[in-house]
Amino acid sequence: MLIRISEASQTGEARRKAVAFAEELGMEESRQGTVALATTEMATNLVKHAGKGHILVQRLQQNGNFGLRVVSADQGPGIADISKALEDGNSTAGTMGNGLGAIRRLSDSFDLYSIPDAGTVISAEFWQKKRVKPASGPLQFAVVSEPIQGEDECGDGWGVRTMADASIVMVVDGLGHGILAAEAAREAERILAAAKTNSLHDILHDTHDALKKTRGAAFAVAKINSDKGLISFVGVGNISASIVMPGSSRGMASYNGIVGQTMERVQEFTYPWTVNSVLVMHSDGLATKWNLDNYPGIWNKPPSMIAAVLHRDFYRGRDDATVLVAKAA
Ligand SMILES: [Mn+2]
Repeated sequence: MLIRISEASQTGEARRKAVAFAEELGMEESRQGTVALATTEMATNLVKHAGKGHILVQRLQQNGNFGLRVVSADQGPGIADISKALEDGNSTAGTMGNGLGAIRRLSDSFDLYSIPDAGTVISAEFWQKKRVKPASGPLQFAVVSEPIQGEDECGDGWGVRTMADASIVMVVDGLGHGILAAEAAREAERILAAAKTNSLHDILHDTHDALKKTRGAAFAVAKINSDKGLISFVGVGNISASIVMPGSSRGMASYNGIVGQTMERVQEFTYPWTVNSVLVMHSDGLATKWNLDNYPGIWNKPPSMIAAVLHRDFYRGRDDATVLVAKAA
């Protein structure tokens, strides 16, 4: 859920959406209050320090624990002195008198990425149970997937499946946007969730068959086997997929076609995968001209931060948009 913020009156909407998620998760009222405070501070900061930006509220799930992530993203002046800004009680703008330090203290997990003149992204997570155990497995994943402004249904979709020896990630973009695009996207998500195989060929063809009753979609699916150091990929239509690492980027080519409508014989490709590799897959709601080397320090950030930064800076603004990032944990 994305809430655009450009004036103080919109901070209430961000707070209400975040609290609604917390309530849905069954969080106690006091925890809901914590989420409310932190979200209000984040949204207020957008207006005060950057003039405008957006708040993302995302559901999280990990080892049977549920939570939510509130992200604020702006393209404002950035934070000149991050450690000073994080001192509790040091709010430059005053509002509640506690600022960033309070957001960090209120949340179970906090992260911040700020570049002078390029903007700030802040991420705060709130979990139902204090995390019992950290994420298992060799990989971390994160996604930003948001409908075009004015639509409730997202015509893009995504999926992550962790199987015995590999993880499978998928991005789908139903043709156009709105409810008919969403129908195709949900169907592709359903097929991946139900897949009994980790064969990309089988998943692609099952998706193709299932989407015949829909208007069709661009679709791409990748399988990462960290032990073997390999990533396999197959894509049809306009989903961008790249393996990036400091100083290098390798695009993985998709075939022309529309899954569910017209699909020629397609071939799966395999590439090397290292602990430094980062997989970025996105729909055409994002421009493709990004380069993570332009973001100092981003390589050390979790996938959720990378996805939020790419979405902030490369969203084209006239379509649904989805960006999925995977990297070594
Ligand atoms: Mn699209």
